[in-house]
Amino acid sequence: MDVENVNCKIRVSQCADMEIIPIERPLKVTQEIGGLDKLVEELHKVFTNDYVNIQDVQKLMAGYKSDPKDWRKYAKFDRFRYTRNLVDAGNGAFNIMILCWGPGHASAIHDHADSHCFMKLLSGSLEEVRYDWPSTVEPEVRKVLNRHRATEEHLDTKMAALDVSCQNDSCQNFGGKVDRCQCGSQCEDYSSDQMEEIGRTRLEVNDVCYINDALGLHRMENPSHVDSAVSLHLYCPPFDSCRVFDARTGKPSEVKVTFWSVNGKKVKRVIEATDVADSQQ
Ligand code: CSS
Ligand code: FE2
Repeated sequence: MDVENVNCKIRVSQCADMEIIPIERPLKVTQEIGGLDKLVEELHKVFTNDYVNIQDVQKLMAGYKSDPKDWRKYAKFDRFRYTRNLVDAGNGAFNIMILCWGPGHASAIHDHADSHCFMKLLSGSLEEVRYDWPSTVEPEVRKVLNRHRATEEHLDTKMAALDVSCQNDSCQNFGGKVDRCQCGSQCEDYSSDQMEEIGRTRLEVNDVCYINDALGLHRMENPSHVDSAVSLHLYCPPFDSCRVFDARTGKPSEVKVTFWSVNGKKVKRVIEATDVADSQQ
């Protein structure tokens, strides 16, 4: 089988060949796609079946040569943080958006909610910092992988390596080690699980990259103190919440992801109680 052309299920955790999902480094232009509208049209075609061909999507995205006149109307910035601007809702199967990063803006470390994430740089540059999953959090994709491959012995080794105290009252703790807990589920202790960086990539204009939960977590940052950056993202399937992680402890929190604008029109923001709480910190 041509591993670089593997057809993947829409949900990453349903991909039979998750371990060999190949391409994750920036990909350069190979074929010409004339304009952003044309790219969106072509992407609709490749998403008409139940599979995601990762390489086909990457090739299309790489084939579009960034031209600000195509995407300027979607590029709406905020002074304080990066914005997410919906370009196309992909008939509910995927969505395409433009993210606008002011100088120094960065995302939190996050997962991709069991979706495929494709990204292309349209302007400026961005740094992608990749992380391994914290040992205290098991994503859906790893659960599936573990079911496939884990032997009892393998799991024992993994649990024994977690040398942290069990803090969960519902766990029976014999000797303060997670591997002695009897509750059947993993006990949560986030006090000493600093997240491990596993890679760093600088993305320049027209570079394309890909990530999913099987490949790890990441954080995106605009490293420039003066220039902004703009990136094009495709998520399949679309998601409206994901998890963010505390870099020092690995502790996850579920967050909603929202759009700053839709089809070039700014979304009216509803002020929620949590926003008031945030603004008072
Ligand atoms: N996943 C982040 C951007 S980095 S891929 C988001 O959609 O906000
Ligand atoms: Fe991301």
